[in-house]
Amino acid sequence: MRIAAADVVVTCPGRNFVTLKITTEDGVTGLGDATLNGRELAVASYLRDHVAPLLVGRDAHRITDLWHYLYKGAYWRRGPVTMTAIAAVDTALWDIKGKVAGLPVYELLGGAARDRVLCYGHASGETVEETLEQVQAYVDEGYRAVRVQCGVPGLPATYGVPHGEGSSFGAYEPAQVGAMPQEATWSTTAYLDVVPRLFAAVRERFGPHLEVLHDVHHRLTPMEAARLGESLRPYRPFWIEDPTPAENQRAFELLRAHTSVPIAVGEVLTSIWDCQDLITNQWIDYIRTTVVHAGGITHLKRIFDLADLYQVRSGSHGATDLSPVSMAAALHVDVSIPNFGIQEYMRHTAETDAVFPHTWRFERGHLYPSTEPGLGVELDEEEAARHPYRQAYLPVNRLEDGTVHSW
Ligand code: GCO
Ligand code: MG
Repeated sequence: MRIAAADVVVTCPGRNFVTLKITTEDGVTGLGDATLNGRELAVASYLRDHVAPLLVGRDAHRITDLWHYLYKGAYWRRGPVTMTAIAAVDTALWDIKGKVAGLPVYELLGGAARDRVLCYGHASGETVEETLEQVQAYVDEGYRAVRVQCGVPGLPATYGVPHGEGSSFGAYEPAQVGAMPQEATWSTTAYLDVVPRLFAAVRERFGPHLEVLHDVHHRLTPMEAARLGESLRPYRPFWIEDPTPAENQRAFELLRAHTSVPIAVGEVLTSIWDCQDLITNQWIDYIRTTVVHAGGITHLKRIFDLADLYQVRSGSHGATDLSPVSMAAALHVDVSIPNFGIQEYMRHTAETDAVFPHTWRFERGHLYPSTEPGLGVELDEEEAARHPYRQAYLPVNRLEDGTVHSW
């Protein structure tokens, strides 16, 4: 079954998405998400200019061979642009294989290992009180797990909290339309003061059973993160996410020695080698790599299989900058692996859902993968064409004295 075409579609139904569509000679199509928030056109070019010409004429069924052809064959390895491009090809080929077999992708991955996929939503507010109201709304909808973020007093804006009408691109995910990134301000002291108060209030109002998560977004040193962990420990966080940057995997050895709260890492990691030490030393509890940025279904399975040997569970990234194609693929993986932990779920806008009609679904705190052949997601190209690309950047973060800090 030969590949006849590989086309890249860039669309902006409220935010930018890059999608690869592979078509075989007999007219079967497969989709792969290729969206890298704030750097979208780099992946579009990598695919159009360097990958698509290599695909035409190849056997669409040889997924592993094509993965290695693109990975080892490029000579230059890893990195978000390359791995997102490879992910898009890989995901599209799994979609095709499923359609040809007449089976949903999870059946090709070994079948369902559970009935449903636990997911968490995002509650946030400028104040602790406002955040509690959002947690309530999620609980009322049946969510069993909620991520909580609140404004840091004294700072004009805080990661994870929407601020100012029109300031955010999509529900809150902050890729700002414009020629230059927006700048944010950070104070670790003020942050470490407010988060334990938020957790105390959530536990007091919602009791011991709700799963409560928090994203630190790479902003602390290992010892600051350990202090945060210890201050949250009485409130039993499900996890603290990205407590410290992970370029230096050994930072987590230090953190691990000083707090017992569960640690989740991985949304910016793009390969198994980036998390090998984190996993094999059991320095983390959840690995958050995702289909679109970590080399597709084939490579993500390898990461999760390695993690299973070390009792590390999955917790795939699922923010709204990952398209519904990514979410479709993530759910096929989530439902089929033995060591599933939790799936992040931010709802896309109606505009985005119209561009990517899909049959995976949410119900009472859980997600269910599509049972249609392939991934179970389509691309409405006419609808996509109505939303041309708009330049947008993620914010840049600075300390109060102007020093550039991790965002
Ligand atoms: C999350 C992530 C997102 C990222 C975003 C960057 O846990 O959902 O941290 O909020 O900031 O995906 O593009
Ligand atoms: Mg995160």
